[in-house]
Amino acid sequence: MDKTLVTGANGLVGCAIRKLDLPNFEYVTHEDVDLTDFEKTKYIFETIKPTRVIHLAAVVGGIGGNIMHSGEYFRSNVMINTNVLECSRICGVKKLISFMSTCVFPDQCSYPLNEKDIHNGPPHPSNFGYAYAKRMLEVQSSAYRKEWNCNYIVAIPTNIYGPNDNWSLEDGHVMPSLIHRCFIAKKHKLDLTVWGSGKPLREFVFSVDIAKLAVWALDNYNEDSPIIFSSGVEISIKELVEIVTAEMKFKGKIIFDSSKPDGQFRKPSDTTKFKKYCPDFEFTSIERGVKETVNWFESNYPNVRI
Ligand code: GFB
Repeated sequence: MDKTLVTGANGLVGCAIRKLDLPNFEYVTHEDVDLTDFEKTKYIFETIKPTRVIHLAAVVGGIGGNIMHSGEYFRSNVMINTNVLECSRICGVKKLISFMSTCVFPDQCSYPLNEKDIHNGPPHPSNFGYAYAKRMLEVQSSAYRKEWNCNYIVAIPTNIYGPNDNWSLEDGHVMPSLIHRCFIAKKHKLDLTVWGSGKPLREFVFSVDIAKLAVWALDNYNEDSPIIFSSGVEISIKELVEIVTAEMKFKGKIIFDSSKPDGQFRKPSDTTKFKKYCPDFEFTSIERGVKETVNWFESNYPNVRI
């Protein structure tokens, strides 16, 4: 029977995979092992002896974190990915899935973003370090497939959100930062300040959906080329603010702070390949996902990751 190792198991998707309660899955977190260290990574692989790997571990952040820490995000992610893929290879892992993000796509690109376009130009400047590090996952997986016949596949999810996120106000992604900001504004009867103009568009996807799709891909997807996981539904940041404030019953004033970055205006993804493979997959609606995420945050605050 296969043994599946999940890296980054305390993160957003890692926690969602744990909840699926699948047999013969083992989980490692950054507290168990420093994956930037090759020898420590190798030790974990030699001890656990996985036959399959879901590689989720990464140093990530929202637009603020990416702008502030582009060097750190590049360095750590290149080291983590290089070590995990190399240790998988030398320890005989049969199948590995890793994750990029739609921010890997070129800033100047025809829409919708298609899997074949990831290397056709530089990424948006706000994601420079992280996006190039993530692109190398696809390069390494493909090179390993060519030389050593490794069945390593790569998925490209859109903006993931859900319970167990990082709720940092400065470094987090928009969904957790916004929920946290709204919570504070409501509690202290303050205005709610939202970064940017509210006009950029994003495709949000619930972590539980990505957890299910990670397992599906591990079982069923074997192409060298990546696969985008997306509902194809775009909403503006302003619409997201309306959904979050309605769910949190925030009645105060909302201010859009244009001194903060908007980032890429939109990154709509091509769902053709995904729909060919999974025509019947039902994504969680944004209203339902936000409800579950807000409930989780309010029940766990202040013991949340920041
Ligand atoms: O989640 P976020 O940082 O991801 O969203 P990106 C940024 C958008 O949300 C911008 C607006 O248009 C921001 O102006 N926004 C509004 C906020 N309020 C906030 C807030 O409180 N925090 C944040 N962070 N944004 C990330 C990449 O880009 O996408 C990562 O930087 C990763 O590398 C991730 O790929 C999926 O979609 O802009």
